[in-house]
Order: sequence, then C-alpha cells, then structure tokens
Amino acid sequence: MKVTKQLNNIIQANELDFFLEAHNGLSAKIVSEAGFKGIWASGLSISASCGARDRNEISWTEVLDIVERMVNVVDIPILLDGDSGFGDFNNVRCLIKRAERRGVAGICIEDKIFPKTNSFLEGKNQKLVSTREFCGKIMAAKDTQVDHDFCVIARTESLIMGQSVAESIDRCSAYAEAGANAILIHSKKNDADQIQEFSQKWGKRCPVVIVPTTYQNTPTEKFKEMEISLVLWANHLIRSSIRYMQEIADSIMKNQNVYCIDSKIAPLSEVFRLQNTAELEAAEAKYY
Ligand code: SPV
Ligand code: MG
Repeated sequence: MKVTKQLNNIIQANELDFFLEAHNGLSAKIVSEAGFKGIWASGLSISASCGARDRNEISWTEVLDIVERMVNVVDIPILLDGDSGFGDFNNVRCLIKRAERRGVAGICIEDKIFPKTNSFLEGKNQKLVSTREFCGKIMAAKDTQVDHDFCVIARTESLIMGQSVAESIDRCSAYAEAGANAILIHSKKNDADQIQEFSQKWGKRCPVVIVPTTYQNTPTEKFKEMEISLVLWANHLIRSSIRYMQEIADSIMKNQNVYCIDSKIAPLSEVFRLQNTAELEAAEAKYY
C-alpha cells in the first residue's frame, strides 16, 4: 500500500498508534525494523544530528535531502515535521510540492512564526501567527498536494504559549475547517491534564496527535481513553544516541584503547547488514 494511504489509515483508525522519531537513514531503518508503523521526521532531532539549533538553521531543502535518505530505506510512512512552513503560505506550497515528490507521506505544520523556536525553550521568539494566516497555510498545503491521501496535520502551540484550552479549541476548529486531516495539540506540562481537557472538549471533530515528551509518565492506557489517534515519541533516538556516544567517547579517551568498549557497540557486521550490503553483492553477481 502506498505510504500516503498507510498514514491516512493510521490517522483515521479508531485506535492509538505510535510513531518514533528518526533523523537520518540509519535511524529510520532502525525504527522500521523495531516494528513502528510510521516515522516522525523530527525537526529537533534532524537539527541536532547536524549540530544545529531547532531554529530553522537547516534550510528546508537540506531537511528534504535528509528525509529523502530516510524514505529510500523504509516502506513505512514518514511524517515530516514542517515546522512553521519555512515562511509564508507560498513557502508552504513549495515545501509540499517537493516533499510529496520525494516520498514524504504527510506533513505537520505549526502555528508559530518563522523562524520557529523549539517549544521547550523560553524566549521572545515564541510567538503565534494569527488563526487566519495559519488557515491560509493549511489551505495552501491542501490545494497543492497531488495525492489526495497526503496528510496535512495542523499543530497548535497555543498551550505552549500559555493560552487556554478554549483558545486552543478555537484555533484547532478553524484549522480543521481549513482542511487539516488531523490536529496536533502540544503541551509542555509535566502531566496530561490539559491534553485530557482538550480531548474531552474536542470530541471527534478530527483525529488528534500528541507529543508526550514532558508528560511521559502518563500511562499509555490514558491516551487510549482520551481517544488520541497518534502519539509521537519525538526525540528519543537522538537522545539515546547522544548519551551512548558520549559514554563510548569518554571510555575510549580515558582508556586509550577500544577493546574496553568493543563488546558494548554494534559489530561491523551489523553496520553492513543495516546498509543492505547483501543486496549489492547479489546485484554485482547479476550485473557485472
Ligand atoms: C520535534 O520533534 O521537532 C517537534 C516536537 O517538533 S517538539 O520538540 O516537542 O517541539
Ligand atoms: Mg519540531
């Protein structure tokens, strides 16, 4: 089944699903092999993996180059973090056109200004655009997509900005009316109370996506009760690789050898397997 249809089915289904973050071809393959039905191409993680900040320092075409690498190695849908759309409605149109051509299954755009600032950072740059301006971006995205299964998810940062659940509902209602396939309600609270209140008031207007990074202690059962459609585990592979790379680099530095860590890291054979070296050997036998 084409990836756009897969993503659409996952979002529309009456059951909770989970996407894990990936930030390059290798992590995408690992997520896919772990059994996830889809991948969150996280802006934070892609930026961090490039040594850059989550502030649109990486251009949208650079992001698409990385995401294309991810698309090439998996058969599951990739939901691209489109940040605030890299500009105005016209930049959104350019993004959708090129993302779709490169095999992205859907895109999430958020109602913050460009350049965006990560939701968990304080700062003067945490500003929302007007509901009207953001609806224009959603309409522009929906009018641009060629494949009717391509999903556009509208993310509101209103709770992040300290606005009320009622204000978030107002924004999301307008986004749904503008054509969003689902809405993403983001929160940086340590508990899921706001999300619960939102989902009760929201009902079944359109599917709801959440990112439980700060309220990670909430039992998954609770998300099912709230009838959440999709959970994004948004940054856990980049964070695990940071921790593990730091530990291994420190050990090698301290011990001045690599045998002290050899049993703790993936063997070279695993690197070759993930690169699908066997396929190339078979192709060589056929084509040389
Ligand atoms: C990301 O993963 O880049 C996200 C989620 O947008 S968050 O970092 O929570 O903003
Ligand atoms: Mg992001």
